[in-house]
Amino acid sequence: MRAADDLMTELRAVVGDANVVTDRAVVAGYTTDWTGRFHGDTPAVVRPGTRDEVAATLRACTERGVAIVLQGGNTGLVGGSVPLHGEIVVSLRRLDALGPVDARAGQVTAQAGVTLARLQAHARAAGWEYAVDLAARDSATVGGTIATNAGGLHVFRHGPTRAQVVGVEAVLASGAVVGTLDGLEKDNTGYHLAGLLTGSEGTLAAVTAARLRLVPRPRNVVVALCAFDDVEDALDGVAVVRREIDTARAIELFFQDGLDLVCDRLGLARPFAKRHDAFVLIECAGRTDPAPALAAAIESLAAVRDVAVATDDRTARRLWRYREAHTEAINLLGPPHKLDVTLPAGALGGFVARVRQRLRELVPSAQVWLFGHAADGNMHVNVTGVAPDDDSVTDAVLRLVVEMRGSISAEHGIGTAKRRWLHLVRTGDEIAAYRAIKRALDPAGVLNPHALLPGP
Ligand code: 2HG
Ligand code: ZN
Repeated sequence: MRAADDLMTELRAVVGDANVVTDRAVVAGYTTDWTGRFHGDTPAVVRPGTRDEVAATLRACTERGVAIVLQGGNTGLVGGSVPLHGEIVVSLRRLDALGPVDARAGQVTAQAGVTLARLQAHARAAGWEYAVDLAARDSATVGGTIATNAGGLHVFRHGPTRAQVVGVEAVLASGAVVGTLDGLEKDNTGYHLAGLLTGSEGTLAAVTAARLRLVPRPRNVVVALCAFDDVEDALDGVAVVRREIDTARAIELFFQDGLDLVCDRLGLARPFAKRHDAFVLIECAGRTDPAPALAAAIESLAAVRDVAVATDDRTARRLWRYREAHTEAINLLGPPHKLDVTLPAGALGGFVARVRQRLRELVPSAQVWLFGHAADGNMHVNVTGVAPDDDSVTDAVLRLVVEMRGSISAEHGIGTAKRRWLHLVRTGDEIAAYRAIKRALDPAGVLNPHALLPGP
């Protein structure tokens, strides 16, 4: 008890009384994840406002062997940013400085707590664009998206978050500050810490700021929603779009049942009078108008049954809502089980049929919702109507994915939700190497100790 009191006293001295939050009502916003599936508890939420305060916070916790969960916007979907084992929450949201866009380099420096939406707007105002985009953009933070190597809507065109990170500034568990924000595009000098820390899910260090690559801002954006009779036709269409249209930057897939749910729950008008099985949403963005090439490609697809095209922002946002609102609409049914998986391109259609069948056999009463990033082979399998702590659904889906030579995490990470299954896709030697890296950077094991790596 004394040790805990000492720690609180020291943390208050570091970040100020107002930033060691223990008020239960406020703390509640940090202890449950966005889906409502993962609930934890914490003695305190610590909110450092500078890199040096982060360093002093981590040092104080390490010296006492007190576990920490780092948190950004708390929009993660794998239970990796909530204190499920009573950890102290260190929220990095107050680190929200955003530097000017470096026009010569096409880069910007952002602190960990800057939201994705703010970063995007900032880049756009300077004639650039930040390539990572995802539905949780208004709350998700730079630090959180780096910790999870977030993917999102533009991965097949621009790569995941790791491809945007030129450098990081990070604080190790000891309080040591490592990394660089110099922004050298070519710097071949040893282990690439920025690459290692991106996707490390708060287990190796606290990323406090990042130097991020920007891409040219496209002036013309066109969105089309195409309907198909089945998933195989839809995936053939996806392949044609990828091959024929160099401005394509998002190619998303969803199904009639998900569209019905979104429209019914959120009161949206249906896009088409007729019902179809599969839908592909395509967004093209370029300096010149991508509409003619997109129209020609769609015209060449005999299997397209219905099309809606948007060339203005309002209509584009309406079409996007059918896809992006899946997460929100599904959550209205109760906390879902979320499996975020990738399949080899050729296996994606088969997976859609097999996962539905396997889950029907396993839990006939469950509802299965499929949607995702078609061009990346990334399917989001959401299952509702199953108790939050029933792992049989996760087990069945992840084993099927591995059978079909896919990955158990495409873009959300492992968190606490999937660490028991890491061995399905990583060998014992690989997991031992992960543990050795963890021990080297965080010898006291205080940084997010229950995420990513399987228990002993
Ligand atoms: C998306 O693609 C996000 O919309 C969330 O990755 C996926 O809710 C999900 O399962
Ligand atoms: Zn996604």
